[in-house]
Amino acid sequence: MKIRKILTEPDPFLRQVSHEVTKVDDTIRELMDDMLETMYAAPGIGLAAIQVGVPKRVIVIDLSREEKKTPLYFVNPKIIIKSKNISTYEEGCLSVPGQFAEIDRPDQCHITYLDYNGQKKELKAEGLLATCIQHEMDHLEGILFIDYLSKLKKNFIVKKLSKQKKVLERIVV
Ligand code: GNR
Ligand code: NI
Repeated sequence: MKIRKILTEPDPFLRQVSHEVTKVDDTIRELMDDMLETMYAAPGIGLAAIQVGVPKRVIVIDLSREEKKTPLYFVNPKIIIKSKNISTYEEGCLSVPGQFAEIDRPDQCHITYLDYNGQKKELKAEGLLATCIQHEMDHLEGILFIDYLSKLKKNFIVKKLSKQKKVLERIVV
């Protein structure tokens, strides 16, 4: 397992629509292992493959805060039902470092997906898990949480991140 580099906004790669996985093979499992390690190291509670530069419909999530890790793996996730009820969470994103905003989303979602072994599964999620799944599934469509903010707020954040990147580039070079 190795830690991969997380892409950050603004990066056109993050705006790609990810492709369906045709088979959950060892290459996909290796990707999921690396994504999990990358997510734990960050640290974060979820990660989509596109965030490490791989445009495949693969997500890992772990909401457990204690010692005992409970990783969840989702390949080709599809939302079948979203609740009408909305809940608001303060969201952050490893691809939008240091920025947080309250985002409204359906508070429950029912999804189907393939697990680590390629088995078809169903899950009814609520609360933070439902929010996290929807945040990660947005990544698969090239959507970031800042896209839900006003143009003014979004532009402000993107400009700030561009400047930070330029400073970092100068230090690296
Ligand atoms: O670590 C993360 N925390 C988080 C908090 C609220 C809603 C969504 C998230 S996901 C984020 C990690 C990430 O960027 N996943 O794509
Ligand atoms: Ni994110």
